[in-house]
Amino acid sequence: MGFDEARRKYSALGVDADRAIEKLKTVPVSLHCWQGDDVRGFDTDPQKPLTGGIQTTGNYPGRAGNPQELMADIDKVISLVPGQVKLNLHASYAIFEDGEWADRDKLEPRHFKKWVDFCRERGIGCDFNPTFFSHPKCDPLTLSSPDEDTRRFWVDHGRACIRISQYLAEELGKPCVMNIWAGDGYKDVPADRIGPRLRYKKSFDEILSEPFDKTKVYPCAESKVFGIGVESYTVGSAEWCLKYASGRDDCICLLDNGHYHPTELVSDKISSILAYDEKLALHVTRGVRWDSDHVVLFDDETREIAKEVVRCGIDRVFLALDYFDASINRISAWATGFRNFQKALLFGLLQPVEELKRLQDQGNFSKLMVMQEELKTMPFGDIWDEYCRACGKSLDGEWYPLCEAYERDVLSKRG
Ligand code: RNT
Ligand code: ZN
Repeated sequence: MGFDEARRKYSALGVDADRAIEKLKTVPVSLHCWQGDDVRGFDTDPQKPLTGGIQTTGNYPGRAGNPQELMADIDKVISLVPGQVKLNLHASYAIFEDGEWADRDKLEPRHFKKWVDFCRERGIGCDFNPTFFSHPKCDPLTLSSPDEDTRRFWVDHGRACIRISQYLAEELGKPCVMNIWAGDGYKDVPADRIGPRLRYKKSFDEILSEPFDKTKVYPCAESKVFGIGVESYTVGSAEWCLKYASGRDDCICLLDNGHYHPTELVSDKISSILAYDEKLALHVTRGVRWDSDHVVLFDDETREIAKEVVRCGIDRVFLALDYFDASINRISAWATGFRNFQKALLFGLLQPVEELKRLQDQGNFSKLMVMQEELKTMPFGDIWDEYCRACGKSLDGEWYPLCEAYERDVLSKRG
């Protein structure tokens, strides 16, 4: 059909496809560095298992084993996806030089200088995450530990990460979203539920007492319902994070759509939070039965999340991806999820929002259903192709061969 015809069809519905394309080009989506190396990082023994209730499954060859490889892989992904990429780093990806090593409570901005150079050369911003897992000081609790030395160590890590986030924001001239997630919890029925939650609160307060510029660093609290090995109780539950973030002007609620009961939908939570708070942060992932962190697809819930973000105000939501699949080509996994979320956002931007709202307010639910259904078979693919072209990136059908070539020429040669 082609773009012109598709644009005409959308225009007949009152939707400006050119405007949707222009808008999406400016919306940053954070690309998580941890898809490239199965969440191992560089600061601890890479042979040690991932802890904190998260797990990667699969052993597809080609995993990035050092900063150079990870950077090369991120570059490859950036070359394969349209849109405004931002990098999302974990503290465990600190880059040490000349035999130096620093524990997590002693991390400094300079340990991320190489990443700053990487982002600056590519003109992209950088988000950050303290790493409260895969470390000998997880007892297994961290910020909620009853052991004061352990708790203090992790608070100091959080404070170091605030300083690093401030550095990233200043150096790159773009805000840094600093997300706090800790897998603290218990496998079996606890005897004291409030104790860890009060200590968690105290620890968050202490981390956020580290001075930072509120227009540059945006701390978030990410909740979770359960993790592997911590099935019965999670300290940072949905209610805990919601209450904590809403009680402060310097903390944002972060919703990860893998972190709820299977029938709960994050698409239905976004508006509740934005009815109260100015900002919200998302981890877009795909849970299959549980928080399995499968690659994001162009599926109903991803589209519904994107539609909701657009309707509530796309500039009010910090968007990030969070999935890790070690069973398929990791570059392909990364790019598929990023492209799919771009598709979902474009799909959201192409909805005749005002008209649909009017039908709802008029109680015309028959027409509302008909329109919402017919929108699904609009010539969306032609607008998507045009968006990829406008970003100077490969169309569907063109990028995967490049991924295969990279696997052949680079990934398959890794030890
Ligand atoms: C874990 C959380 C968390 C992590 C990353 C690595 O369940 O979703 O966001 O996936 O921080
Ligand atoms: Zn997450």
